[in-house]
This record gives sequence, structure tokens and C-alpha cells, in this order.
Amino acid sequence: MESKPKKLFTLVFVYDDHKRRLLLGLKKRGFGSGKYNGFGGKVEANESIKNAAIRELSEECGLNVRETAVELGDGCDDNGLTFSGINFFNFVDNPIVFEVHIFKVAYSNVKGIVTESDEMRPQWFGYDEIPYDQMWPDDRHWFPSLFKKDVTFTGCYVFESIETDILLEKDLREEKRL
Ligand code: 6OG
Repeated sequence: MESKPKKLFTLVFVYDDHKRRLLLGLKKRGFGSGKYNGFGGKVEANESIKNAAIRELSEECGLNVRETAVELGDGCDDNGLTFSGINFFNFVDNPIVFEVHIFKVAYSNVKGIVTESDEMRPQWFGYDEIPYDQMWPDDRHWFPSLFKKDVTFTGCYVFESIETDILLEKDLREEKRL
């Protein structure tokens, strides 16, 4: 995997501890269509990973991070965005590895109205009702780490093919948040 070139992606999860619910989007088209996921996409040239995360969140579900966070959580930055981890996705038949940078943000730290976009249909799910059967198979492996306050994680996942959901290998490491 190390020898393959990598392409940068972002993924943002909006959580609401007050109502114990998580916002996911049903991908309507393209890669991963029919699956629920966070909001994200490719990092563009000359764009920071964080700015790409903020842009994709806004484009795909209408929510914008605040200039100044109102609720400060562990590891959250001025906008309320918390870096949570990085997943590497290697599809055996694909020459490029996906490097996905994952963030979370409290619902109190975003503005705007949750809005369906061409790409995503947003939907809230209770923390105990995450629809893993309609998500990428890697998600149930690293999701628990996403919700731990004191760790960040690095996941490495090998899929049989870019066309199928067959997960061949998985590896997850947690690091203590500084
Ligand atoms: P666009 O095609 O929308 O970017 N992504 C994955 N997310 C999960 N949970 N599991 C995977 O396992 C994934 N592979 C890619 C990264 C695609 C979006 O989908 C994410 C991006 O946010 C294979 O531009």
C-alpha cells in the first residue's frame, strides 16, 4: 500500500449530544451511492484539508461551521471542528489509495438549516440506531473510536475491488489525544 499514490478526501460528522443523535447523509449518486456516510469529498488543489472539510459540509447538507465555536470540546479548534482520525482505503484493483481525513463537529457549532443536496439526503439517527448495514463495511470498525473524546485514530482497510464492498483486511490504531 505504501508504494501507491494517495488521494486526499475529507469526511465530517455532525453530532448532537443533547438529543443523542448523529447526522448522516444518504449518498444519491457516484461513489458509495445508496450508502449513509458523513459529508465530504475530494480535497482540491491549493485547498487545505480543513477548508475542504468545511466546504464539503456546506455544499452537501447546508451547514456552516461558526467563526468562533460556542461549545468547546476535547481537541476542537476555533471553529468547533475536531480532527478525529485518518483512514486509508486500498482497493486491490485501484492504483490509488484514498486517504480520508475525518472530523466531527457539535451541532451547536454549526449554523444553517439541514438541507438536501444533489449528492446527499441528510437524516438524523439516534446514537443507538446507526444504520451500519447501509454503510461502508469499514465504518462499524472505526466508528467507536470516532466518539471517544480522548483519542485520535488511524485505520487501514483493504477492499477486494473498487466495485464491491468486500473488506479483506482491517487495522485500527488509537493514539492518545495530546
Ligand atoms: P466523493 O465521491 O463524494 O467522495 N469514502 C469512504 N467513507 C467510508 N466511510 N468508507 C469508505 O470505505 C470510503 N471511501 C471513500 C470519502 C467520496 C467520499 O466518501 C468517503 C469521501 O468523503 C471505502 O467526492
